[in-house]
Amino acid sequence: MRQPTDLISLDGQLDVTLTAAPTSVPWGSGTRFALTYNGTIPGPTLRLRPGDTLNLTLVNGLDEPTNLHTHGLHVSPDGDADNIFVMIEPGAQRRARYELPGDHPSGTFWYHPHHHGTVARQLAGGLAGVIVVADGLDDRAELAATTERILVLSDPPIGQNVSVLDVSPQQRMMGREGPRQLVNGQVQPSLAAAAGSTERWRLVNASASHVHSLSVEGAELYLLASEQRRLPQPVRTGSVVLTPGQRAELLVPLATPGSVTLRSTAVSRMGGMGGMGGMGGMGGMGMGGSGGPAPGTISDLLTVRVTASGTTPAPIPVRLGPADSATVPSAAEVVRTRRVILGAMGMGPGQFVIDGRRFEPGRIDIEASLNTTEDWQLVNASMMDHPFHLHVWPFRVLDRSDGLPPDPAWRDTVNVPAGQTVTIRIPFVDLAGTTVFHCHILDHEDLGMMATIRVV
Ligand SMILES: [Cu+2]
Repeated sequence: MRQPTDLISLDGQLDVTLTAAPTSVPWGSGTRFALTYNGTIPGPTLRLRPGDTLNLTLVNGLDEPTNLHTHGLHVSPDGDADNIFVMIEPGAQRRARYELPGDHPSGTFWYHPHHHGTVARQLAGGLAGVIVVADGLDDRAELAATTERILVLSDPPIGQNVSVLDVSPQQRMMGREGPRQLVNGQVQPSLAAAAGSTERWRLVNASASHVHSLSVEGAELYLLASEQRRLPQPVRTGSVVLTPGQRAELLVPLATPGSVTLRSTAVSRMGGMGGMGGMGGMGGMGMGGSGGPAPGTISDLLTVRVTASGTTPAPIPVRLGPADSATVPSAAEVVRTRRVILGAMGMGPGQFVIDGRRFEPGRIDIEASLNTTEDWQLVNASMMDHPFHLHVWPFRVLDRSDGLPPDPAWRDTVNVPAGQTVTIRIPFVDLAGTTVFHCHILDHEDLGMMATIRVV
């Protein structure tokens, strides 16, 4: 399994140049057409510490406009920072400056294009890379002793020229999917590791629309972190569902020699997130027209050949930090509760809306006050699931109408199943500015399922 190049901050600064360009990347014994940052899939991994400054120059070598979003980073959305309203023309470049607060959460974040109208196309083409923010806990012996790897999941269209990125209106409506589930651009790569070692995988679902239910055959699986901040302690689990945009950090202790497989089951996006393992619901309806596999299809993503060694596995850390439930604002601190309605009834044109309106960049849809907390009831009034993503300000899931328990993690992306309501609590702290929230089925975002928020 290939690993992307690491670009590591020094003395609080990381200066990088990313060039987005059409590229021939390795495929089997030949090559395929892709869009890349700096020539590779995924692009380089940007490694930062809380309090660091990232100076990033994006060069547009594409033949269409693009820009960049640092998904999940708690940084300013304005000016020359994480500003997704800017447009970089072909041949042009833009320098951005991202200042991470000194208490920025550790975690796995990522960067990708966010130019409204072509996000799904550019991401499916291959434009994505990982941002790691590591803090003092990552230096602790139990975590420092693990073998860390980046796993970017994607399902690009496979072909020899740019026309492979063209999709049908049906694929846009359903959310485009590709024929194969890849890790770091490779089909079922493998790696070797010694029994007694522990793998630490930073996973990013960088597909435009595909939803994974991930499990491990041949070893135990622990969830260490979701999108935002580590869990107070690693939690043993059978499977982890990742919608587009979501991340997970997994610990996999390799106890005995043999074979360990990371496996993905395709999840229905027609109300199919409920039930064990993320399946069930209306899975039988399939995702006809998306171009991807039918729900329930199993793909082996990665094989680990575990070799013999005399080492005993290091223990899984029992506690990584204080229980952070105390940091969730109480109901008494909530100044406002809003309903945000995703989509509308029916399958016709116009369903890709929020509160009945398509995205309009010049319009402010929601205004909130800095240093206040709001509850949002995310209502999915449509026939398809919509993973909701809010830029800049992480939130907690409080309540779900589908009966799944609210999860104990801070998130920036949460699935709102078809016909269901998910209630989240958002502290609008630290940073003012104007940005967006949207569906992370990126064709839906491109078709208008995005709205603006200004925090003043
Ligand atoms: Cu959607």
